[in-house]
Amino acid sequence: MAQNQGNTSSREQQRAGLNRIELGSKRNSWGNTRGRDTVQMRASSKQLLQSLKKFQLQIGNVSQLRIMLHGPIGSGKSSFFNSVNTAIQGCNMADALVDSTGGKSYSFTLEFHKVKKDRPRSFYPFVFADTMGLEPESSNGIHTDDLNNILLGHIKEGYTFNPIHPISTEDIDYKHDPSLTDRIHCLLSVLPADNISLISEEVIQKMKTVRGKARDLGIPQIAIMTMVDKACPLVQNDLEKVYISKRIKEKMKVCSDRLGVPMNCIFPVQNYFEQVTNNVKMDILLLMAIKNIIAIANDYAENQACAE
Ligand SMILES: Nc1nc2c(ncn2[C@@H]2O[C@H](COP(=O)(O)OP(=O)(O)O)[C@@H](O)[C@H]2O)c(=O)[nH]1
Ligand SMILES: [Mg+2]
Repeated sequence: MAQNQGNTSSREQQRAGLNRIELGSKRNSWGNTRGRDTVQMRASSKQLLQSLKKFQLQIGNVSQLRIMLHGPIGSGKSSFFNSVNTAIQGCNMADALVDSTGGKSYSFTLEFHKVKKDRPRSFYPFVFADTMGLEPESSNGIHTDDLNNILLGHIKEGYTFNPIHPISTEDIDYKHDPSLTDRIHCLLSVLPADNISLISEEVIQKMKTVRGKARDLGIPQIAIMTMVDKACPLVQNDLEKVYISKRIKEKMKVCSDRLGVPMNCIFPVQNYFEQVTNNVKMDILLLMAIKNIIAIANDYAENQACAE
């Protein structure tokens, strides 16, 4: 049964032009572009983009794959969404999602952000919930029970969270009987490469609680390691060094050890933060990450649809 589902799923992905890049082959994928000239890199980036454009979701009544970002304040969650948007649109899409002060925000409303396609009123079939950052003090940041409720699809879009009390089952925005459409199909844990070691154990524990819940529900998980430019001068100078930098490998190891995520499920990226024009190396890393995220989210939703 599981075997069958797996075959069906990979056939569907091939049909959709979304042949999955094996997570373990990230180095090779990048390696293919190493030493190539910019023209060839642009071709690789275009190819990644084409496969995303061709991807069509064909799972029952699921019209969008829902991806949830979680992680400490200032780890680059909003920037990651904006950067993926920039890589896909081919021009800078910095918008209100980034809090440039990096400061604390005290209210958070559940919203699923769409990515525009090239035609008017047309969107990619995936959306991102950019959750408020986790804080060490239990009275600040989004409550882990609420993160669990988002995973399960219990919270309606537009609900404003209370950092002290998680949503009550009596609330009008509490959905009692969520379907596969309402659920999260991939959990993204976002950690900053430059100060992973400084993140408090309390925040890491909160992240692990949510990851544990996702694991119990079978929801796939990926970690995004941002700020690789800040963590390694070599990489800051040339992003192509990201997979050969010892410093980055060390940071990925810390990320893997602290969060309990396998190394091959960690995607290092540099987000757009000051660049005005697109950078092909940044785009390739971002597009590779999103292509894999979509593939595993799609796989999960398909398997769930078969099982229900
Ligand atoms: N150098 C660098 N700065 C980044 C990167 N990603 C995000 N930033 C900056 O880090 C700050 C916090 O990012 P933000 O996306 O608001 O974090 P959030 O709180 O997790 O949503 C912002 O000033 C961003 O411009 C990155 O990859 N490299
Ligand atoms: Mg943010």
